[in-house]
Order: sequence, then C-alpha cells, then structure tokens
Amino acid sequence: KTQETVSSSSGMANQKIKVSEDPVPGSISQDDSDVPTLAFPSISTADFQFNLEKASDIIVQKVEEFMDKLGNAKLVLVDLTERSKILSLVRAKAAEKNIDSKRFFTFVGDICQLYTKGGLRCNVIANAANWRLKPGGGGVNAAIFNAAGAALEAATMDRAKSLHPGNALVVPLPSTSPLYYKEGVTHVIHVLGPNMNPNRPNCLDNDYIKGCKVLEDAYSSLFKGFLSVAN
Ligand code: AR6
Repeated sequence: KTQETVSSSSGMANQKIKVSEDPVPGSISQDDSDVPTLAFPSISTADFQFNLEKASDIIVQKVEEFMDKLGNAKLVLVDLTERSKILSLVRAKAAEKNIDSKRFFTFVGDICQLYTKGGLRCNVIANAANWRLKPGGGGVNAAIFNAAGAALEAATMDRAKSLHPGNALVVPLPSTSPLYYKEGVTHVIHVLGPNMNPNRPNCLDNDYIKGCKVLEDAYSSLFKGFLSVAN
C-alpha cells in the first residue's frame, strides 16, 4: 500500500513523494512492487484450439483499447516457454502498433510462480477457466487451482457456480492461499473463452465470427475486472 505524503526535509519541502508503508523484502524495486499488474495467459489457444493469428490480433487490439484506462497499471501476457508462438505473434503485433512496452509486455514462466521464480510481481492473475469453474482439466486452470489450494475453489464457489463464454469472474484470494502469501497474488480472475475443441463443451464448430466476438468479450471482461480491483 502506498500513501501520498509531504516530505519535511528542507530540499523537498512541499513536494509529494510516495512512501511505502510496509516495504516487502526482496521486491524488485519499491516503485514497481506497488504497481497493479495483471498477468494473463492466452485464453482459448491451447486446449480450446483457437486460431493463434486471430487470437493474437484480438489480444493486441484489446490491450490497445484498455491502455489509456489503465493509469500506471501493467498487463503481462504469460506463457510457459520461449518457443511460445502466441508470445512471439503478440510481441510483433504490439511493436507494430507502438504499444508502450513498459506497460504491456510478454513474460516466459509459470503463472503460478512469477514472483518466486521470475522476480515479477503480479497482484492479479487470470485463469483460462472451464464453464463449471472447477479445478483440473489440465492447462493453466489445473496449475492455478493446484497452486492456490482449496481456498481458491471455496472462494470461487462463494461467488458463482458457472461461467458463460466471454465472461470473467473476479475472485479475491484468501490470505491462507500459498499463491497469496508466496507470490503476492490478491485476486484470480477466471475467464471463459470460446471453445473450438470438439471434445470440450460448447464447441463453436470453427465458427470464427462467433468465436472472435466471444474472445473479444472475454478480454474486455478480464481487463474491466482487473481495473475494478486495480484502482
Ligand atoms: N503458466 C503460464 N501459462 C500457461 C500455464 C502456466 N502454468 N499452463 C498453460 N499455459 P489452456 P484454454 C498457457 O489450455 O485453451 C482446461 O482444461 C498455454 O500454453 O490452459 O483456454 C480448462 O479446464 C496457453 O498459451 O487454456 C478448460 O476446459 C494458455 O496458457 C480449458 O483447458 C491457455 O491454455 C481451457 O482451454
């Protein structure tokens, strides 16, 4: 938490400076540790088999749209490997559009260990969820529910029992969750994207008119949800 305060030192009289109330040991820098940061995976592009070119267009378009609403907050697209195709597509398209790379960037790592393994402080993380908002199923959903422990499942069920494609659900993470006390994650935002995988519920049968609309809605809901807890 930060507080605006007036310095009493002579040289800086009446100048407003930011003072951290309780600096966290090992934080990257005092400034950065207080900046609201959302880490999110590429929704729908692995298990749900959504086209990567189309998904990368939508990610960059939605990031651009939300940039001026973000204040000092940051958005980070995360994937597990350097070879991630979606990360390189998004990096290239974001650079083409001159999106400020200090406020939106990509990061390689497990979204459940961004601080302890990667030194990247993200107070909010997004989950590519399933419609039942249940653990398991693989991918980032299984990883987040595993890392967060039972506290996340209980907190999620307190708020909703299911999710429609294109929607997001913001869940405050109880401080008993390891994701909270180890990684500094205060909120998980579940997002349900469009499904193009015939072996999963509500498959869109390659209907990319509908699919793109649902993915756009999913990112809008995610970023709005982030803004609602960031500011
Ligand atoms: N950290 C960062 N990124 C990850 C991680 C991780 N630990 N694990 C996967 N990714 P996916 P979807 C990336 O399949 O396509 C589940 O079964 C991954 O490389 O998790 O929306 C749910 O229950 C990819 O870029 O989500 C749903 O039923 C991105 O996260 C279904 O999958 C999303 O891949 C949702 O499928």
